[in-house]
Amino acid sequence: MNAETISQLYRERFSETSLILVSNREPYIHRKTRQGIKVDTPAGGLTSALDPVMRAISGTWVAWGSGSADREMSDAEGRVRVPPDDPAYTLKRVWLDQKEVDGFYYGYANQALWPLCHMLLEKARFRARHWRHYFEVNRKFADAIVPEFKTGKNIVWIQDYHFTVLPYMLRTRSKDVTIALFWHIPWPPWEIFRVIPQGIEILRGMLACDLLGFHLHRYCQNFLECAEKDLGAKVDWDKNSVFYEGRTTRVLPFPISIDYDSFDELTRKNTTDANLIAIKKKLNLDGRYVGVGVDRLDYSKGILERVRAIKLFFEKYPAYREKFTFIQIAVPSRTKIQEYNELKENIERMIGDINKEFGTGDWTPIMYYSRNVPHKELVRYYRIADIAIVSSIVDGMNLVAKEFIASQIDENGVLILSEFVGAVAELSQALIINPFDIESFADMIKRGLEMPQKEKKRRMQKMRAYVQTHNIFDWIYDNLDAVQENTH
Ligand code: ADQ
Repeated sequence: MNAETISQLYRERFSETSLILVSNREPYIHRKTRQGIKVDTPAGGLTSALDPVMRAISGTWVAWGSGSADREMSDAEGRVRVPPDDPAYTLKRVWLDQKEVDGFYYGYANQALWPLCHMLLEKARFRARHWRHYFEVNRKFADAIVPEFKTGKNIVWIQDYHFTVLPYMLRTRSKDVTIALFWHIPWPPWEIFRVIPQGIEILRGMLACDLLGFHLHRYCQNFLECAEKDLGAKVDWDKNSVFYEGRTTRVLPFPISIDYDSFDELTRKNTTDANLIAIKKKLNLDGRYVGVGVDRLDYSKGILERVRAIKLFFEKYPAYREKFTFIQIAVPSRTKIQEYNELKENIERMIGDINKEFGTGDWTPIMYYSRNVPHKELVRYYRIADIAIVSSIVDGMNLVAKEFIASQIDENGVLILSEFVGAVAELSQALIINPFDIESFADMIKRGLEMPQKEKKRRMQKMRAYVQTHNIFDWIYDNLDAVQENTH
């Protein structure tokens, strides 16, 4: 599937069905600048892949209006036609005040649900006021969505853990609408989930959906077990479905992916030999092996574990000192949360110590960039890398691993991949590590750097073929296909 084939297909299929897409982040953000109002499009793969689909079917996208000029550019109901330069669908913005954003987003979503689902209970904070805001914001979204229902069939497709109680709120207002929710992070085992005080409301909220999607079969099973144990719902384990309060919800795996073709093309355009020579020269990497790590700065990504393993690698294999440089690119994230700032400080301190201990006048062991790097620049780092390291301690899927693969147009890179990311199920040709076992992790870095050319190509070819044929458009198709089977 690609943007064009899926758009063509849906133009016809959705001619009598309206699709309302719901996400926390909006696909277009209007921002006030000194030069006037500018439009930002978030770099996220999902928003850019859904945009052509929404254009083709002329749907409605409901999201939090977070831009400083968003109100100015929207009508009284928060609606604006997008894309701004060629309007084809409606973006409906939901307005949140600072207190709501703090409670709903930074509070409940990212300090209760995020750590809970990543099984890091000691980081979870369950505050009653955060839950109140979360609940109220879900209600605001419901209020914004209901007026968008059209006569005929309506499908609401909700993204992620910000909206667990929204499906129930929509269902109480319309029995006929088809509701699906895709959960982008892991779903924990019942022994972990049972800790959350609002577990019943969350499960009941989500079971108002016709379809629930997770990345992996294992997450589906965890969810089904929670529904069975906490709600006493009737689970059909063979059919992956739950019967609760008179209705059936299907719970299915849909492993997310990337827009492979765009990434491949972006790489071909932006990583000419001249580009690569220039960047290696600028960073003083000529004649050295290069490793790369690219992450949103989050404790789930195992950046500290990675840095520890690199330190051990230099201790165990001193011949690689001055011959190997690791580039860590980490975009700051959720900086209003203390935990995230502490993590940033710890990472920077540890890297500083390593560079002091091993570095020379001519060589920095770990180069650290704390910023958002546009994809067209990111692919240059992916391409100069002999190895990429993805070492999450828990991760729903991990798209960086797939992006690295799509950018290896010469099939030369080696991917070192944590066994605790969802993507590992599909990418068995990577070198698999346990990020907590730093001895083996350090040895795997050596193995990656010393891998014979033939083996590198064989592994990379297989992974590229897989990601190419299991891309983001296949994911959208599989989701919407399953939703349509459920249309009322
Ligand atoms: P994330 O936790 O954000 O996503 P991931 O899947 O790795 O994690 O996606 C990160 C995205 O951010 C990638 O597209 C990457 O290129 C980009 N990115 C990272 N660092 C960057 C930087 N410094 N500059 C610019 N871009 C950067 C959540 C779940 C994942 C799941 C996705 C999709 O936690 O497990 O794979 O949703 O469902």
